Amino acid sequence: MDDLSTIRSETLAAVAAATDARALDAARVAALGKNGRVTGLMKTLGALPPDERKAFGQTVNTLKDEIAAALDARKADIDRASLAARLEAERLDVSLPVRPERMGTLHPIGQTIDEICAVFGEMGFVWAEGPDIEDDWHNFEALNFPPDHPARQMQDTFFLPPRADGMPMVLRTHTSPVQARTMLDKRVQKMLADGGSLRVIVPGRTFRTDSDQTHTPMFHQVEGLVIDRTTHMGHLKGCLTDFCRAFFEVDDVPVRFRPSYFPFTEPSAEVDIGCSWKGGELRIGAGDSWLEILGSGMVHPNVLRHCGLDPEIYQGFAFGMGIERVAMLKYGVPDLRTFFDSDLRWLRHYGFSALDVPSLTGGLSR
Ligand code: 2NL
Repeated sequence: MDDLSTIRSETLAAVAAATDARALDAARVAALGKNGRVTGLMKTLGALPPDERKAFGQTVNTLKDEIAAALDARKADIDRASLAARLEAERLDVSLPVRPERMGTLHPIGQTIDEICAVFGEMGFVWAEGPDIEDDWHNFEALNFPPDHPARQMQDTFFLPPRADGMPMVLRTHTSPVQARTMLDKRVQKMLADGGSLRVIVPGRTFRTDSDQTHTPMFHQVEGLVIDRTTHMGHLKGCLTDFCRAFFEVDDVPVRFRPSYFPFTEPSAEVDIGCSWKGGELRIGAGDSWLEILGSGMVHPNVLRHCGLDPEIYQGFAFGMGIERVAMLKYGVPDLRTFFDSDLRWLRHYGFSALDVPSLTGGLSR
């Protein structure tokens, strides 16, 4: 049998030499395990004479405590070292600049729609949408288009196969059928009957069979509608004047209302803003020229009637504008057709940051 001091020095040496948890555990088992050397010493106690037994027992216990303490201390060292090694191996340099990923841009048409809806949103208008494929009734009949109106003729309208009930179907030629559907909505009629006001702004795709330098078969419109019992032409003028100044971000831009004709409004007016041309470049603001921006008017009694509203009770105004046209004027886009070319270089030049959401308080365009 080994003597106590040999067991002590060899065990402490094994503990000190252990560099990982497994080696340390082997040293523990070799000394303190069921068949360990210190455990073996304990087993010899019974064979000792009683007068030696107590002193030897105490010595072995002291050795046991000493080894246990050495094991604990070594374990703490090994844990600390392995944590330090992991921290070193998994080090992240958070000061490194991010990889230069190029961000996408918002298309100027979407940006312009968002800007227009932000201005009208601030005035209490709500956004509405509807289907691109419409029936003849919502696209024309409800809107007081006489059967022989030019916009109904083959050259302007994309006709689709008729519906099962025989109703002629079209790609909508304007967004007005969405306003018609809104007025026909029973919840809206209840709200109006209860004395409320309808203020709706309707952006969307529209389709006509035109295709040349200044017309594409698909284009975008925003139309608006206000209905209650008291809204009059003065409100139309104030609302659209405020819109032009806010949208073009020119406080003192002159606004002119010119008599016009639309089937769904009476009286009707086109809205122009002041501008000037210097060296072929357009400047919006007081000047010697005018630019047509909007069409507008008081909603025709026939339209109200068709949409389930009594024209003896309700009245209001409506307006519409072409998005491509106002986007070209505001952002200096020279060619209409480039909007639909999907040219990435063009999109990077004319596109907008997705992080700049248009608002009157935060700025419409940046
Ligand atoms: C333009 C002219 C306009 C409307 C659209 C409208 C809709 C309903 C009732 C009455 Cl449901 N009017 N829309 C009214 C006047 C003009 O648009 O130049 N658009 C590009």
